[in-house]
Amino acid sequence: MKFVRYIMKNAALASVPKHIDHFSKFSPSPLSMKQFLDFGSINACEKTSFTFLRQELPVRLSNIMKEINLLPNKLLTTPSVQTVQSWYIQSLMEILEFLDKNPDDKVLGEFVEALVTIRNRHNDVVPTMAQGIIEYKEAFPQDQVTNQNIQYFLDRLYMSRISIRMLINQHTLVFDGTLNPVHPNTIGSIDPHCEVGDVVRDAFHSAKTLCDQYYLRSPDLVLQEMCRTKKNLPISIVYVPSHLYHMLFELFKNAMRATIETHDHSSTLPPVEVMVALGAEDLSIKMSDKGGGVPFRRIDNLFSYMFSTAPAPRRGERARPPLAGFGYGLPISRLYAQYFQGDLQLYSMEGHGTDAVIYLKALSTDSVERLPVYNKTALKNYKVSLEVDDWCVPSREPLDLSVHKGPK
Ligand code: P4A
Repeated sequence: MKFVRYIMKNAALASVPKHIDHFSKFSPSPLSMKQFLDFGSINACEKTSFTFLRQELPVRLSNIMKEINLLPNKLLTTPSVQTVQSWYIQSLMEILEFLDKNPDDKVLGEFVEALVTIRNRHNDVVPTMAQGIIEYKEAFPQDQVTNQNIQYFLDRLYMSRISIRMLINQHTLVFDGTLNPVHPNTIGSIDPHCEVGDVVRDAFHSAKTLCDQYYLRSPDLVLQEMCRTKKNLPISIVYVPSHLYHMLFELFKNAMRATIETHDHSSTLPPVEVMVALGAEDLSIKMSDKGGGVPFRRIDNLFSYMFSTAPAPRRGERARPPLAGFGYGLPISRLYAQYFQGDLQLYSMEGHGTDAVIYLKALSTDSVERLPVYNKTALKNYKVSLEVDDWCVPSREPLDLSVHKGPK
């Protein structure tokens, strides 16, 4: 019996590459906020959602699995990346089980259970990939895959993951048959009237609590809302409050840390100022601090996975401050903003402070998932190797115009 199961398992495993080839030929189908709301409305049909997901999840999984396979061998074969890859294979196989099943109540129940299992399996993809990069850096310190290639891949892997978790969350929240007791007006994880100011204040208070614990003080918040029409009404959009909270919490931690560290010897702290502005097209949130700013040259590093990947502190070593930055806070916050066609940008003035701006779409019709697709262009991006730059490297030598340099 055990032997038979072993063969069966291997037969399923052996057919995985064929399934990946098949499903990766389809482009993922980006959903709009409106479509997410329709799937979750009163007349929503669980069977329709089931039929969509049992095709769409394999398509999204297979598209990104193709890209995992394109990683340089030295990275792909690290134990951590192998683990992540095995999770994707296992999850793909579990969804494929539903392809030939009729959506009766029993099957629909099993599908929800399978989705929950899959979501939990992938909880630790981000720290595990970070460990893979550490393993890679340790084994091949001299021959590092360019920062650029890792950045390209992880942005796509994590964006794909955000989107897959969004699909799973919507289906499991909407069809588990209960109302959300805390947020009765949400549809799955979407709030059709997400009041931006409320989320700003929530995120501020959480960051403030951490900041007070660590530094024994914290800057105040000054919040202002600007709106062309609907004077006096709080600004709201159709959005996923947890995504917005994640971005704002991250930005508050950075702003607070910078403020406190540059006003070390001062008894007062300049407040962190947040401006929320609603236009016809954009909902923009600007967070300004007077924390001394970051040199322009270093801004890209704040978004770099390679740069932010440092080994965990050894036992006995002091752990990093719980507040701010380190880890993948900024790059992943930017992905959340970009996921529904927005962005997150930093404008810093060294010697003064930093403005962080979150751009979101004001209209739910413009809020459409932004998804990676595996195609020839993506393939080409993994083939770029170390080529010589076509811009001169500035010399550190004193300039000596009396010596004429020979040809290159
Ligand atoms: N000045 N400004 C920022 C930081 C400094 C800053 C900073 C020293 C650097 C690294 C970090 C956290 C803060 C800011 C707001 C931001 C980002 C950076 O959104 O004031 O963690 C790695």
